[in-house]
Amino acid sequence: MALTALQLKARARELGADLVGIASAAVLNAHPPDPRYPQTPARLSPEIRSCVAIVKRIPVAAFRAKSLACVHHVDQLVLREMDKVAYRIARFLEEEGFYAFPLAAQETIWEMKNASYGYLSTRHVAIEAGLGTLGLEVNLLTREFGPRCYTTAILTSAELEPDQRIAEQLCIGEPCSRCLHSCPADAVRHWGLDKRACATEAQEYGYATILKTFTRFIEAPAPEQRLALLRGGKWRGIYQGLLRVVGAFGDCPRCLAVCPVGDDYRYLVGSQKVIPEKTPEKVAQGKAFLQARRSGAEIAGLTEGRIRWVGEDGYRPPKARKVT
Ligand code: B12
Ligand code: SF4
Ligand code: SF4
Repeated sequence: MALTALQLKARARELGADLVGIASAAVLNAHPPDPRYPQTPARLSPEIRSCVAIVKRIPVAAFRAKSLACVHHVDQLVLREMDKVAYRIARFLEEEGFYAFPLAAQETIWEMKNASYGYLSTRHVAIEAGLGTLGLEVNLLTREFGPRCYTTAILTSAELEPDQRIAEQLCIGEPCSRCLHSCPADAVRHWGLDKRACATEAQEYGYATILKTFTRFIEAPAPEQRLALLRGGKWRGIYQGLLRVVGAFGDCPRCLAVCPVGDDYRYLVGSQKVIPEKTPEKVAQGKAFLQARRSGAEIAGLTEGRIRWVGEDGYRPPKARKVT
């Protein structure tokens, strides 16, 4: 008997997926998030018929920890576990007689926007698979865990019945703007992100920092200057990043911690009520976004069909959900 979507999803949950959905490869091929750099299954293999999207949640208590290193460590554990779950699901699909492989979800491609794009945008795959919608800060928001989750995909030759996209906007949007208020890099745009700015916080000891630190060291004219540079804390950060990934990416928890969407937010309400990074300028920015949306002005983040991933039907407040 042929493998059904229901059977596959039940097995994926047994193997450790917190959420699982199915997107059709044909739909993903027809709707690349940025058509100038098409991140499509067809680029990876013409044999792919379905993408199985899985989500692993980040244990919410991590966001209550006073030490950032604890959040970073938990993030890395979740990512490693998610890859293992994806591998097991691919093995299961193979046993059922299909080709299947898990996506290299953290790797980026040099030819695509100077290596800022992955092989597939896993957020967009998860959205096409009905698992959530984009937030104002372009994170994937799920009903269960808000943005506090990671996501990857298993690509397979199996023709599985795809899930429906969520048409409702899960993000509260401009009237909330808590992600914008909390962002230390002031990187949140109107359904968009200043990625370079975000990376200064999200990848404090990432590739750009490594390049900068080594360049300054090599270019220092005198040996004593080089010795002085070696004493800086940056090298310790780089070492820890290379050793454990901690600090090299997944480094800034703020837009994840403050987002009120997600059943798990009830464990964060008290601790995240006050946003210390909130400034009058950020509040004014949020109000300007709201004004632009209400007036029907063109919003870059929603043009060219991008509303598809935000939710065409707009936001409807669930009775139980409160913005603190
Ligand atoms: C490169 C990368 C980054 C880069 C760039 C982020 C980005 N938005 O692309 C940096 C370092 C900044 C980054 C930061 C973070 N990342 Co990151 N990142 C990735 C990675 C590896 C590739 C992203 C990608 O391919 N983007 C492609 C583009 C098309 O996606 P996009 O930018 O979201 O596209 C929107 C806009 O660009 C816009 N757009 C496109 N073209 C145009 C043109 C115009 C004119 C305009 C106006 C707009 C526009 O439309 C799109 C929305 O429809 C993915 C893993 C993966 N393979 O997907 C993880 C991933 C997105 N990251 C993740 C996470 C968790 C983070 C951080 C929270 C980490 C942290 N705490 O430090 C932050 C969140 C920042 C944020 N608010 O988005 C998770 C997201 C989970 C979630 N719940 O959403 C992912 C999916 C990793 C994973 N496997 O789970 N990340
Ligand atoms: S990860 Fe941090 S720096 Fe990047 S958008 Fe979110 S809050 Fe801003
Ligand atoms: S914090 Fe508010 S505006 Fe930002 S993504 Fe979450 S619900 Fe949307």
